[in-house]
Amino acid sequence: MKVKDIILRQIFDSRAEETLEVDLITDENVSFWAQIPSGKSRGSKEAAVFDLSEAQKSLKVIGNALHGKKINSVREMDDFLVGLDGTANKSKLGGNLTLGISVAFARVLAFEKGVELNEILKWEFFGEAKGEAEKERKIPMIFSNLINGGSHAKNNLDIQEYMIVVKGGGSLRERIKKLVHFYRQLGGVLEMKNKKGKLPIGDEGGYAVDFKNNIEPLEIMEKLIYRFALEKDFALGIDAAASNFQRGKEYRFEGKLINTKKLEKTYKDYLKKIEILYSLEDPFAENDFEGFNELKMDSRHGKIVVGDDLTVTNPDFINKYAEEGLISAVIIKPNQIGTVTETCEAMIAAKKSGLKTIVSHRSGETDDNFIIHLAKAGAADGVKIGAPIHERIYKFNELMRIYND
Ligand code: 2PG
Ligand code: MG
Repeated sequence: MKVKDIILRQIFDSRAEETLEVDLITDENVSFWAQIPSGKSRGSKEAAVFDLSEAQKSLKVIGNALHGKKINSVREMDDFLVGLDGTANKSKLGGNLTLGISVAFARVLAFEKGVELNEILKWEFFGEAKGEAEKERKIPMIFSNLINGGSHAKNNLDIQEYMIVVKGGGSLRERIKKLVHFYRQLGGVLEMKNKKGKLPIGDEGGYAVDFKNNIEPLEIMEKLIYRFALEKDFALGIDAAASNFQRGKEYRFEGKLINTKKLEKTYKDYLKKIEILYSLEDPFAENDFEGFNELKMDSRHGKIVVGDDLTVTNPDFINKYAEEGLISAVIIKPNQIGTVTETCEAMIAAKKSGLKTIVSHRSGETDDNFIIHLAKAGAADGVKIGAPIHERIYKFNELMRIYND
């Protein structure tokens, strides 16, 4: 198939910040769009993000090179984009533009073949090996961020995200219902505690009030989990996004400068005090290998250390840090790397290295549900999609729809 035209539009994300929408039209007048989310706590090695005017310039380069070319698979399209870009982080073409083209093209292909987006991804990248159908039915854990801090909120929390990890509890619909109920009850508890009227909400729909310290949100959520006898189905997770509170070689935590050792001890205390604390994402800054090394933990101990800014959905980094044993799970965000093919390769690399895969949204989200299809296609272990409210709810709904559960 040939691409006739690509139209770029500047739209707004859930923070009302500018982002891109890409419309791809084929020579048979089939057209599909993709919208690109944006992150605030970004890894330094993430794909470059272009604004509309930069992206328009780069689109001209792409348009000229693409002219008259026949492209029949997502991989062909992505190989073309990666080849034309030729940089380590899509700094020539813009990773948000290349991802938009890549996702829109995958949608066109799915339409042409008469299948859902997740099926096209599965066929092309994840194979149809025996047993795959079984795996596909695996319901992913839901990482839902109910208390926001760090760069996603205006409160006093250094840690960016406090998540409920929904691990069980019946069908997806039943699990989400329990999560919604829990979210509301937590709101009630925090409202009583806050006493300042309406609860502020952070970028990912979580509550964003002030707390005594960084462990208090975990203590409150833990108590509530036990109160509702949800401890079999719910666990807790944090995303420290520690690069954001790193200052030189130290960390600014609860008003003090502390070193890596002290931060590590803080997490170990959390794990000791909060038995159901299951996952620690980016507990140290992306360049603090010593920290990750000290905290080494793997799934055998029932806990996971998750790489995000550290790994930026890059298969090479994932392989390296998995081999060094620094992480036991990894966040997969398509816009960190900039094409569908490379995103799928990152997932495959993670699986081969025995890491759990968690397909994730960004803090600045759009209506685009691509990540849910990616999660299903690649039989992800988890999806990280924010609190069940506002714009985030579309991801929950798509999850129920395509997993048909
Ligand atoms: C993260 C993400 C999503 P952002 O750090 O994991 O929760 O935040 O999109 O701002 O990078
Ligand atoms: Mg993160």
